[in-house]
Amino acid sequence: MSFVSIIMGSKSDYEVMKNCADTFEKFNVNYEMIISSAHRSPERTKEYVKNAEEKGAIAFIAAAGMAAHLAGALAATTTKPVIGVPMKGGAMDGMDAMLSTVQMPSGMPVATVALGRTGAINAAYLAMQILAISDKELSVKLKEDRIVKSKAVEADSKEIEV
Ligand code: RP5
Repeated sequence: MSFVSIIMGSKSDYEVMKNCADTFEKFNVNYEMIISSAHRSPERTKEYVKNAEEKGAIAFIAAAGMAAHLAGALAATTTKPVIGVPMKGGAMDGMDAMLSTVQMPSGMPVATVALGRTGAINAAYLAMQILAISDKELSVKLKEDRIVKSKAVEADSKEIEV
């Protein structure tokens, strides 16, 4: 069974990353979610990625704050797409995590999304867009979602138009 794996560096990331899981729920997409750290539990992280790949993980989403090496550590151990979600907090309120997540050396990509909640949601959308390349039903659902969003803009505009 194919699925997307969500890994976060700490329980303190859960509240934000729940938005990622909720997005998958909304589209009925299979996912797994665990806590594992690049720094505090490197062996567990490496082992998990290996097992997840064997079980059918299509892509990995990694969320971490501060030094935020989790997405990079995943990218080092898999050739599946890795999406990095920088978490707010730390001395620079997420800027540190964003730079740490985005600045990978050539040949080792991490698709870095926005900080915090928006990034958590967009990580799920990006993973689903990858899945939708070979999943027509999901592709249709994503297109319908765009139509809903577009209509919501029109409705919002009508409320304030003068
Ligand atoms: C990172 O450090 C985690 O991903 C988290 O965002 C940040 C702080 O972790 P805690 O000290 O709250 O566990 O590894």
